[in-house]
Amino acid sequence: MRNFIKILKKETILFFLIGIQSIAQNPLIRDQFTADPSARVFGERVYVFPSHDIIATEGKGRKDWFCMEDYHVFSSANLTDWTDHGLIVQQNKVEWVKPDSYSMWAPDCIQRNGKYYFYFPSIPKDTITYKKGFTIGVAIADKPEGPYKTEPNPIKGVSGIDPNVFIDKDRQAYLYWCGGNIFVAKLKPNMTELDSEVKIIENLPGKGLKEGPYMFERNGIYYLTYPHVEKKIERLEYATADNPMGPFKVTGVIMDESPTGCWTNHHSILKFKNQWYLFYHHNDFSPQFDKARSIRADFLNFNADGRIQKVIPTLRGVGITKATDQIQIDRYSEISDKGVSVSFLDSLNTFKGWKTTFTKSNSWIQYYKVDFSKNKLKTITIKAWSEKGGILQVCTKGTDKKVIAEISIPEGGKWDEIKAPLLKLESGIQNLQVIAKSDSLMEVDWILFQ
Ligand code: FUB
Repeated sequence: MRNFIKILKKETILFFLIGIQSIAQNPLIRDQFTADPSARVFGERVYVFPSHDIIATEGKGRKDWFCMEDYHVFSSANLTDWTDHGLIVQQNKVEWVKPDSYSMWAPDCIQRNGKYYFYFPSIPKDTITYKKGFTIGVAIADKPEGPYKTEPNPIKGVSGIDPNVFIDKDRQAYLYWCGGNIFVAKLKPNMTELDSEVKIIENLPGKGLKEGPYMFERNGIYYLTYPHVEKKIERLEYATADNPMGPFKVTGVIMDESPTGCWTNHHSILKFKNQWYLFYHHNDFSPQFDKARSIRADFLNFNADGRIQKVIPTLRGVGITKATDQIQIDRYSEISDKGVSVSFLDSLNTFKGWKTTFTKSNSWIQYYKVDFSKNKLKTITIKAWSEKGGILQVCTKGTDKKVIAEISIPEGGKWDEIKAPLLKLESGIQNLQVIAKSDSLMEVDWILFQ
């Protein structure tokens, strides 16, 4: 018993030291809802500070509305393996926040002089000073993953949501936020007080909600990016200027409206190891309720003139998947027109993820960027089932296609992990294609290589 407690203690300590690991395509975090991702590069890692959607229940938040009581922070060195560092700020532990507001909306975090400043909106206890509802507070830490110490009062002179902080090349910091309009003000070097008048950013679209400002600079162009309701739901747009306070000129669309109708989108943009990325959200795990969202990332590119190329949302997302990890082919890069589809493994517990269903011979699904280096791989394992049995072929696909395995899915009514030898395999990063070689229904959860 004593030994058991010792082991348990050791594991608990390890858990708190390392955090919870997950491997992800889109969505990035697969065990909880996450929204409004503010992604930042700190050192060699990308840290994401999202909102944490939960479902409102009796006495806990407003039914059928956004419901958030705390924040977690996540980080990754490769944009594939994500660590959940756990809770950093909770509504009932912030002096100024109404403890049952469930309104810990979109945050941001920035580094200055070795300290990390976490900005978050919420509803204050003091509804006399802050008549309009939301205001914005700050929590400060020595490390991006915390522990964070919250300032006792919100930032004076600010009412609204969706804080975003930008530090220019001359070290001047700016706070952007919204509430009808998008606002900007300079911040003092202490990062917790305004240092200028609050300015409304002009020349942005007049009609339709604008929120979630995110500012960045590239080659002397200041990009003010924001979700905007041009038609019925939000799309991501941007305006440009030659300084952080404008005047701005509306320049283009970064991402169109969600094709499945998720009303909000909220994003951040960063450069990591010479590639730009867009972080945004979608209601992947909650298709019937779009206020339970999940964060995603996709590549973002610029034209030579500095215009942002439109980002088409993908399931595959970014990052390279190790061949020895469970490869979720349902997060595909390409899919054939007919005979293959993707659905939840369990619609009552969507966090279990998705499966791929093949129903026609020669239907296929492709999954890009699997890393086959450093391993002497001999076998493939596939988690699958088929009532009548069938054959799946697995190929690597570059300029030419090579069959690397043929797997016979036995007949029978239950999920199984089926092993088969690898026929041949080249080392390096390869695209995978899985092809049905029979007309019977076959379902696949994941594949991996050993
Ligand atoms: O997450 C709550 C709100 O929804 C955010 O503050 C907005 O930007 C929108 O994403």
